[in-house]
Amino acid sequence: MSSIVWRIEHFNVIDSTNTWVAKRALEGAPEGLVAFADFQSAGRGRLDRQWESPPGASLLCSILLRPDLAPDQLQLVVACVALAARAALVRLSGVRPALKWPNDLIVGDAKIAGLLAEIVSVDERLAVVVGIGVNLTHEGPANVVSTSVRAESGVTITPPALLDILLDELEARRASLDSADGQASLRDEYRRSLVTLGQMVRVERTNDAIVGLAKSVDEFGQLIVLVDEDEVSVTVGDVVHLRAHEAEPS
Ligand code: BT5
Repeated sequence: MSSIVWRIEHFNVIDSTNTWVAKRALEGAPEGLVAFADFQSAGRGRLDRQWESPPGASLLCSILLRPDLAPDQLQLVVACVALAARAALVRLSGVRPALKWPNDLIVGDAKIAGLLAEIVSVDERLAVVVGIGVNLTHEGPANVVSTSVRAESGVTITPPALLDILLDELEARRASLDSADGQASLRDEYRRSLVTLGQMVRVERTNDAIVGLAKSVDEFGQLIVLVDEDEVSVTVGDVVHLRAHEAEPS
């Protein structure tokens, strides 16, 4: 496909950039619409959780993509944006976060960025809003193990500067979503960056939790966890990376 035309809208204050872009997507906005804000009054995580950031301290943005993919490939779209964000951070600050399944960028144990992907429609093509919050000069809430680019590197990046390079890196990967070869290479890059694989994990699901070895990610982006002898595939859930002593049966 030809290169994307980004159409960037900036807000001083907004409820949630994801909500705004989703509304425009329903009205038929083309791929490439981007919203970014200095402050969100109702920034959202998954499962109605909050994303909190003081004014000007983070990149808070949402991007509309309309890839030629089935809805069950949503995780690949998330991976595409997460990898672009990671590459942008490497370029601007030298900080090289790892990806944590399903949607975090972490440094060590600390969350530096989170992504929220929402399917808006599946009419002709999939319309997906991918939101990302990246802590630049301020880490997350005190009760969350979190960090910022400045804390990790001493480098102060402004939100527009990171957005610019993130979109550049996303453009470099976007066409991959539309071809089988491209999808395979994205999956490779994703698996290589995913620190979750090979670790003992506790996956907190809606009604229960499982503990096991994170073995692989399947073609739909589901995490395959080896629990005793059984392979359990996890679609949604929160993953805690366990240290050796935490992984032992109690
Ligand atoms: C996420 O959800 O990590 C997705 C966050 C997506 C935020 C972006 S900002 C732009 C766009 N517009 C939106 O409204 N949202 C997107 P989840 O995995 O559910 O993690 C949410 C949890 O992360 C919260 O419950 C807190 O524990 C923690 N958290 C909140 N703010 C944080 C921060 N600034 N840094 C690190 N962790 C944070």
